[in-house]
Amino acid sequence: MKKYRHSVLALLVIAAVAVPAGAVSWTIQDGNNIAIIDDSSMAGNYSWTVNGNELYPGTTDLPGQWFWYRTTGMTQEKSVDTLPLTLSVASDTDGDGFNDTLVLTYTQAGAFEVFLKFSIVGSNVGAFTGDISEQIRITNLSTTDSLDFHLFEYVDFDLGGFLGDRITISGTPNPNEANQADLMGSLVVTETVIGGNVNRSEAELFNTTLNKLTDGNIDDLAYLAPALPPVNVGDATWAMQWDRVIAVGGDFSFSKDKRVELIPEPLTMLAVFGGVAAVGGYIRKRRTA
Ligand SMILES: [Ca+2]
Ligand SMILES: [Ca+2]
Ligand SMILES: [Ca+2]
Repeated sequence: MKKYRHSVLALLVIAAVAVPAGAVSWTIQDGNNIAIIDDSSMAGNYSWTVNGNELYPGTTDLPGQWFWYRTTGMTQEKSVDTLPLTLSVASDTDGDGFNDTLVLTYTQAGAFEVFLKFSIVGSNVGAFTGDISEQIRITNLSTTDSLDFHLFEYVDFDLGGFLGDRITISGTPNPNEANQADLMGSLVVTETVIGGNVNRSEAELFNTTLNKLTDGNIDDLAYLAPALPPVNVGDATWAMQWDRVIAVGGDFSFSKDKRVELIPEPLTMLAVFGGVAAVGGYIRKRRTA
């Protein structure tokens, strides 16, 4: 029902301003990794399965990873999908028949453009590694004014275990790396930011950060670099914030890479696989109850 409403809305927008047609949900995949990205809701990249195991909430109602922004004149943060989608292209860069790369561009005409490129690299069936890299570029389209721009990344992995996961954000002076591990210590996700120092970050239990990004006022993330970066344990989420003033005709671009790995420990491996399936379901049910 929700998706149907979005589709109708998308068609109306396309008819009105003749932007390129865009599907609502895009699938990019490689090997045993499949990611789904909704280009028209804050769910964003709501699903990432590695060898059949869902790492994100996996529902169209909640983001796994997505972007929010705030700029001059706004009274609250908004997700980037609230901007007009002006380009959406998925491509198969290695010719194996499956799209592995997605480019989305959102444009506020005369003001700024948000360019997002997602690329996924998987592994063979039975292995448990995966990688999604992203390139992000914010361009100032104004011919007269600099652009005061705040970009937010929000991430909610649910790796498993009844006690949830442990998130550590690290890096000095800027917190450019996030690490999330299930409490058995075997399933680990690491995100590294390259070329765009993070200004603020936070690791909070669901849904403290999501509320900040979706409520009707202005918020910044809790920890300002170089303060001690945050750690949290439980059904945790993490977020990063970039604050930039972009000159007329200029842009701000950076990349980041997320890698998930199962650290093999023969005695606990079966338990981890079981835990991911069973407890992932438990967390999702609890949230939608
Ligand atoms: Ca491919
Ligand atoms: Ca979580
Ligand atoms: Ca807010």
